[in-house]
Amino acid sequence: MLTVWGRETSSNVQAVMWGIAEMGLEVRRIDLGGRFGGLDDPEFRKMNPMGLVPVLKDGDGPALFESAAILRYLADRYGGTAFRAEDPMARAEADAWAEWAKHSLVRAFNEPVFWAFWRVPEGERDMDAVRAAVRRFEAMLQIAAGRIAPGGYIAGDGPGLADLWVGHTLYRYFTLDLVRDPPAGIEAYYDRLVRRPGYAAHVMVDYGELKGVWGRGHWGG
Ligand SMILES: N[C@@H](CCC(=O)N[C@@H](CS)C(=O)NCC(=O)O)C(=O)O
Repeated sequence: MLTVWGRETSSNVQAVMWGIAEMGLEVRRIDLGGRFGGLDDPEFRKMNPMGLVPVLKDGDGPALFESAAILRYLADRYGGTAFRAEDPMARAEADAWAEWAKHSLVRAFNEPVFWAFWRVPEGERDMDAVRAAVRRFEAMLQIAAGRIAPGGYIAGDGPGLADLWVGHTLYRYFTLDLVRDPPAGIEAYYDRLVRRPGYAAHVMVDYGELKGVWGRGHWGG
């Protein structure tokens, strides 16, 4: 049985929970972080010295932190060839897109768009900077769109690791009150995602509690 520690409004928790759902695994999630606190509890720090969510335990195994490492472990152990190609080169290719999605594309959205818009009180927002960041994010989305086959996903016929990172960001991108110009194919891709039960359950989560709340110690991510 899998256990995940982390509040449902954490974007990194969402990616992990959605991945778990796509792999058809059972999980219990324990609320932690944000308004639930608990990140500085010594017992939690033993599991993640960084004091951040998510943390995963698989049965009696060691506690794992860092969402990308968690997802890679789950993909290796439970994801089958849909999540982890057998061929090392095909696996590395998929990893390259997943790394880029988490560390470049998601980063281009989280702080400069989501935080700068949603987490800054309305009168204090630098909207020129937010608009410029949306355009930069969309330029990156265009690169991702080039990988998505009609009716499919970045990973192929079904979602893979890169889709978890790109996809979980799109819910906030498409629901924030911002002017958007999504690249061709991205809206149709998002429509496919919202029809997936795991995406609806774990990513399409009301983020109202994050409004006007900024940074770590102010609930990063
Ligand atoms: N690189 C880490 C980042 C983890 C992280 O920043 N977690 C945020 C939530 S997304 C957090 O714990 N914020 C403090 C809080 O929720 O109180 C990962 O990918 O797991």
